[in-house]
Amino acid sequence: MLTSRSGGQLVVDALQIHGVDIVFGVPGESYLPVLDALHDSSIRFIINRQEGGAAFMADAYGKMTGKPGICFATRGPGATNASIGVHTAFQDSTPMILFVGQVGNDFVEREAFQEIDYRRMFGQMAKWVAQIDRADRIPEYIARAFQVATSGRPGPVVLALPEDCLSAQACVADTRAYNPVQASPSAAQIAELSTRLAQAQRPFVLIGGTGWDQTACLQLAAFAECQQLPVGCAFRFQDLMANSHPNYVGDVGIGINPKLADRIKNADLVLAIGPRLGEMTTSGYTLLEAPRPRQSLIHIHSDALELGRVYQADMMINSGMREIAAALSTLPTMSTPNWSTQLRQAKAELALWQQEPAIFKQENAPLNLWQVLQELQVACPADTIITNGAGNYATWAHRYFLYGGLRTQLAPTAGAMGYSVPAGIAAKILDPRRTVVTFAGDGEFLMNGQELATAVQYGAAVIILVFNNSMFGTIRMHQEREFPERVSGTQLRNPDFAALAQAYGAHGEIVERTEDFSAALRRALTHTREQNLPALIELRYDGNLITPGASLANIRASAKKAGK
Ligand SMILES: Cc1ncc(C[n+]2csc(CCOP(=O)(O)OP(=O)(O)O)c2C)c(N)n1
Ligand SMILES: [Mg+2]
Repeated sequence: MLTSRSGGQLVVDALQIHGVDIVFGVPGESYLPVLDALHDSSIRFIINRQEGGAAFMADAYGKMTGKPGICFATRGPGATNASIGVHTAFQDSTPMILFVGQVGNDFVEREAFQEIDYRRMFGQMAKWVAQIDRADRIPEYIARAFQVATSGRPGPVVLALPEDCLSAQACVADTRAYNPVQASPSAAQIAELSTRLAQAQRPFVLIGGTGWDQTACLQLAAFAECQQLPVGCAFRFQDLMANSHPNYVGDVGIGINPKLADRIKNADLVLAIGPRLGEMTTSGYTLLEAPRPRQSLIHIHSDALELGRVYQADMMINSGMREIAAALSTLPTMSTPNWSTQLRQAKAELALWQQEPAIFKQENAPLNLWQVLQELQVACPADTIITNGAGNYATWAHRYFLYGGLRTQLAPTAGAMGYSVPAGIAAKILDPRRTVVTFAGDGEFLMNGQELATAVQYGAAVIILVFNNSMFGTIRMHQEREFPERVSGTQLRNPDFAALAQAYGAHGEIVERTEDFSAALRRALTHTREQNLPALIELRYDGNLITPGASLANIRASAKKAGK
């Protein structure tokens, strides 16, 4: 006999059936029956301070686990705040479900208090947007939301919950737990791929996207090893292969090693496994020219609609990552001595690219950020998670840090500022045993720095490095390139970040000289381990040190020379 349950209870029961252990959100009076049902459930509700932080935490959860990250937000203002995380999850192909409150059906379409039509609002940035108008259909909608968020190319789903539906009672059966669906490559496709690969003189493997698990990553690495193939990781999917692996040759993103870019341009076969081949990964569609690349291209993606969208590849294979990795790992060895020589060269080019840049000596800089990265690498365990948002400071991690393998990087391919801090906190809440280091710019940190309160509340002992150059550096860099010496809208007057951290109850200190970093990092590591509280180190440095390769002064001078 089915018992009667409220809409709120049905929502929470469905979440439990689908294996949800943590949800993130900011409460609203629009979904009180859900909050009430959470009261008696085993689900942890992490209370955030801004829905942008909550949605980013849900995205980070999705990236860490491969399961949908769950976020709750109230009507209009809550939903608009959370939308940055939905857009990020969409571009990053992260499984996520955002539940939003909605005005009751008795008031709908009157532009009632905080009313928005979510189907129109989220239409372009979610895989599916729906409103559940009947309590007895809650289990069905939620099961479909999990299915959609995780099948094919993962992504975000938005479900609106009208107030009257949450307070209504219904007698309805629960669904079964969701079961994600992925395509598999056919035997004929694997045979053709194999033939094409065997004929290649200069093959290159580019991996990216989501849907990977530990086994798939190990199988991919075994395939690369067996065939002696160079492997590059697409923009911000740099953790799909341990960066110390002999076949890893670099990140294919913003600020790519020019030698690596040349290698990809000159390859005769690019085997792209999982990436969308987006603007950042292809250096603005130049590494591979759109729509017909000069190289032969085999594009493998979990979404059939992504294949042929930009690139008319020579072979397009619709497959999940587990499925393709398993198939590739069984191929016989076809490596030639030529391939292994190329791999050794690519690896040597990466090593050169990662050496200390000359800029710190040239500029006589008191704080050497390359040295900071070396100290970090030595002090942190191999499974350390590095998070970042948008900004030039992220280059230091992408170029110089050796990511330890799957799920050691949380970073938005969508380039959203404000991601770093919530992502770091979510990672630490999920896996408190692991060291988590957040890279944040001075601009970027303040977009979601309020989540430090969340970190302190839940004992999320993340280490935050604030790269303080007193500017929106990325924009200033572009500005000097296009409009030299006309600084506009990019300077920042900042708070004392260390004091700010202390005000939240975190450890905070400022480092301005290379020789002080090591001890500061040790204090931060000890503090986080012993106190279970976050620590922040503000790295104060001269804004002229804008990239490892060029100072702002250099960029300005070249722009002026070019007649800008
Ligand atoms: C939410 C959001 N707003 C604006 C931008 C545009 N943007 C990209 S990088 C950047 C500056 C980042 O400054 P900071 O965090 O200080 O890092 P820096 O570049 O100085 O190292 C801005 C404004 C963005 N990517 N995301
Ligand atoms: Mg800055």
